[in-house]
Amino acid sequence: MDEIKTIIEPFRIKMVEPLSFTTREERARKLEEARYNVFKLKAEDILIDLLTDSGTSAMSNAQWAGIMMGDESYSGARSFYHFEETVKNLTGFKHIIPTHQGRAAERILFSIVGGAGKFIPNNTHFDTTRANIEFTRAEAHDLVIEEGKHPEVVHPFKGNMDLEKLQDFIEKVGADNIPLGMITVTNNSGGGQPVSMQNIRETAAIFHRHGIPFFLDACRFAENAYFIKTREKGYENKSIPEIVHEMFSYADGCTMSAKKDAMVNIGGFIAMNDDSLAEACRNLLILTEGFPTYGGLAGRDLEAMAIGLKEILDENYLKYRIASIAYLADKLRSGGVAIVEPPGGHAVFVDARKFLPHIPLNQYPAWAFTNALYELAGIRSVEIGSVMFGKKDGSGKEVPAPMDLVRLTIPRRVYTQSHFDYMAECILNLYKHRDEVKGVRITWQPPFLRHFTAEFEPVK
Ligand code: PM9
Repeated sequence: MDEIKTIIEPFRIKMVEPLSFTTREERARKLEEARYNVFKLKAEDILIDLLTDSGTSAMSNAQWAGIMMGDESYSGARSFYHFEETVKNLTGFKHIIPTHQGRAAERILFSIVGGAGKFIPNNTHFDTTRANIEFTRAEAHDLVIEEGKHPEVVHPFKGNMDLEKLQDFIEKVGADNIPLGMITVTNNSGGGQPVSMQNIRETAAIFHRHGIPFFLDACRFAENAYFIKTREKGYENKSIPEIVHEMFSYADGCTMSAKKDAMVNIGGFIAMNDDSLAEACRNLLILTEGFPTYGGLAGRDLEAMAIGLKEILDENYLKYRIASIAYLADKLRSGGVAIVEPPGGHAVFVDARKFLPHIPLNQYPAWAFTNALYELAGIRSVEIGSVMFGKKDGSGKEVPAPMDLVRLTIPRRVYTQSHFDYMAECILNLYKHRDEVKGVRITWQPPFLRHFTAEFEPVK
């Protein structure tokens, strides 16, 4: 018998949600009404939504059954103990504190350990992590390896921390001013790139040598574990739970948005070993999120999280997940589209500067791409570029972001192979007609986080 090479979706479908089809003319009108900002489109006008993998997963039959079994008692609910036991088994941490999503975990943690004069290093902070650190007037620092900053450079673990830079950073600012250090797995802002086990171990050792607690931003811990299994020597015969346990064993705690690798629509948690930090977190949780056995969630959400955190460890699922991202990446690459290489765990990132070289950076090529792709195909993608990260220099002139990328973010267990074929065909079609795509100009913008609400018009 020949070896069967086709990797299939490791589920069958027993409930469907119809997609809504629109014409190109309708989409052009809706885009104009949304002021050329795809965040402002109505979701019902989108055919395939690649805005985010956060909270957009399809839950399993077991998770939906868990929803019905949720215990909604105010305190001490059975669903909390199921959730707590699951996270303890997964991570080995002593204290498990539910929150309504990732940024709530971040806000609680950094309200306690942050503050003016403090520094928090990470491979790359996600925007909400950075914002919650900076809100306390502490400083967030990114110390990812150089390879992680260049889209075209191929490296198996582009999310790795630069250990030399980390060592220098600690010496420069002083260990006493670093209340904790982090690593984000996978490194979302750097393209969903994984971190190796060796790098996690060595980063932890550096922090611990200086008496600094080490936390993981664990949103996509299972996707990271699969990359370790398939790319790091010595892990090929280990099971995913074994790899996950080892990853967490080097850390003193974690924050997690369960909207990613717990495959739920809402939820998160903070976990840690330190008793007094846990007590401080619980006190703040009660003030703003809820009682420590529900943390701003319903009992049913805790139940769904507990089940999702077990399902994500299935190697067949992870194999399909990573293969489906690579499948889209291969099709785009072979059609000549420049992407962040190698593709990461949850998204394909298109290099819009290479895709639309005729659009000047001050006319936002990645933003123009998201509009053009929606108008052509009804696909919503997200700009990770100069609208999101552009800054003003001293004279008030706008400085473009280091890269103009478009993230094609794949929700978990939602789209099938023909949807992927459609995505690739449409993007390659857009590539063929790229000369027709026009840049955009901002007509209105708010003072902060402008990408969510800014208004645009095409440059004539
Ligand atoms: N990430 C994403 O789309 C959702 C928010 S922005 C549209 O990638 C990391 C690594 C994340 C993350 C969210 C959060 C915050 C923390 N760390 O969204 O608050 O990728 O649950 O999590 C988004 P919450």
